[in-house]
Amino acid sequence: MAGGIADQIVRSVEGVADTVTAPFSEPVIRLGVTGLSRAGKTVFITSLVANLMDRGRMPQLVAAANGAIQTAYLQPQPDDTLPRFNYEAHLAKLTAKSPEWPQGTRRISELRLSLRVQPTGLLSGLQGPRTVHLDIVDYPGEWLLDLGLMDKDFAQWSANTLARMEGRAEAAAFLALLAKTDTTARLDETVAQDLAAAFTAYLQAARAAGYSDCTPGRFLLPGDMEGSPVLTFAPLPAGDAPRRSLGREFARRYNSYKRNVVQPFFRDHFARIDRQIVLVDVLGAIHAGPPAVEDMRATMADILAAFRPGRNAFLSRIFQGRRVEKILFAATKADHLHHSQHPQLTAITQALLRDAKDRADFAGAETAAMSIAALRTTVEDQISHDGRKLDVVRGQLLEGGKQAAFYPGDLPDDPAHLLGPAREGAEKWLDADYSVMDFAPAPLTLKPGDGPPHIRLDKAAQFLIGDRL
Ligand SMILES: Nc1nc2c(ncn2[C@@H]2O[C@H](COP(=O)(O)OP(=O)(O)OP(=O)(O)O)[C@@H](O)[C@H]2O)c(=O)[nH]1
Ligand SMILES: [Mg+2]
Repeated sequence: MAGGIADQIVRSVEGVADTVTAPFSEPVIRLGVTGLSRAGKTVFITSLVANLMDRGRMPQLVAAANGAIQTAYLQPQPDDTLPRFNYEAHLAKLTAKSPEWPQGTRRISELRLSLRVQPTGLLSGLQGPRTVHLDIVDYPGEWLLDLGLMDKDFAQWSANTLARMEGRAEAAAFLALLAKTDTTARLDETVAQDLAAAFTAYLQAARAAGYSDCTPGRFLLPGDMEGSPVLTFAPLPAGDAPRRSLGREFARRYNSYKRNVVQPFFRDHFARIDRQIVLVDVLGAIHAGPPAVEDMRATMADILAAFRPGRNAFLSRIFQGRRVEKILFAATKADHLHHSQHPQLTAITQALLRDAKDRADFAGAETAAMSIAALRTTVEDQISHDGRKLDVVRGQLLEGGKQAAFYPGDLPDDPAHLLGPAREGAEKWLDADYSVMDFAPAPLTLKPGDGPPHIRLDKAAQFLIGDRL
């Protein structure tokens, strides 16, 4: 059949054309989203995805504004064994008739959004649309703190940890139990569990008290590893550890934690990230006072150590010369502030991270700081107060549901006015008071084509992925 042959030729020509114009394999961007607990990771991912699917509110994302992105749709993710980010459920909650914030998440998850992009500019006539996959990985920032364990053995980690516990009231119960325990005695699983439980209770209390050195991170966020031997150990004083003793077994479990918990996370997830956003609840820390700000600064410095592979033999090995190309530090919940105060918030965020940035250059990664709100819950207003005009925001309070106008306090133009006292150990802000309010997500009536309202989500997206679209 002549038609059959002609058909085949056409098809194979098409096939050739396809491989010539389309890249060898479809490009993938792996975007890591992290931050400490309650920083706003879940809301950020939900709103980002919704706003990439309906791009009416994304004018600062160039590929959205110029129409290069034709469609965006969810696809099965590439990693079969990672939990899927529950986008539909989170979006449904945020956009319900009476909207609610999502629940806290305790583990890593992933979502693939695929974008159909028509190249613009010089090549636009030559190339057909291509598909860019955006793999978004949500993981707790606390896990990055475990990197510090990789170059320590059990004896070193124990010595460091016990030294820090000295004189901390939160550690009293654990230290008392430890003093009564013969670590050279044959392992008794009940004794092991009691020690681990007391140590975990200490970590929880220490974190609640504002200490950031709360490793091993998975003790606080165990997920489905709760109760497993890999999380049933505690630091022990130096000494003999005969075979089958508690001491020997704890050292073994510590190594197992490094090998089976820390290493796989860094190797399988962290080392594959191309772009990273680190969400920071700066306003929450300012509200909590100088010790919280100082603790946040120290914790962020520790977290950011993970982005300097050159400094760490383990990381260098798993990164093998790859690197995270861009890192965005975003102060979240900026809808608590009138936009006239956003520059101050951004400056404080920048200053908060300067320390960590100065110590290394993030191996050449491009970095930026921004103030964003993934989901805007307020509108701006101006009121007269004691004869002066105040820039406020209005929203619905989470508790009680009343509408309220809100002014969080004067953020200084010079971040040193906040970070200085924090670093010097001040207990309270001297001449100012900062408050936060918990706003409920506002009920939405979205125009077709519009995603949920936000502040600078488009600018964040442009920084993170704009160059690849
Ligand atoms: N006003 C406002 N509040 C926000 C925004 N994003 C997050 N929040 C608040 O911050 C809380 C935590 O947000 P999540 O997105 O759940 O934070 P998370 O980082 O995923 O938290 P965990 O899963 O517990 O680690 C929410 O319940 C809201 O109260 C925002 O854009 N605007
Ligand atoms: Mg979450």
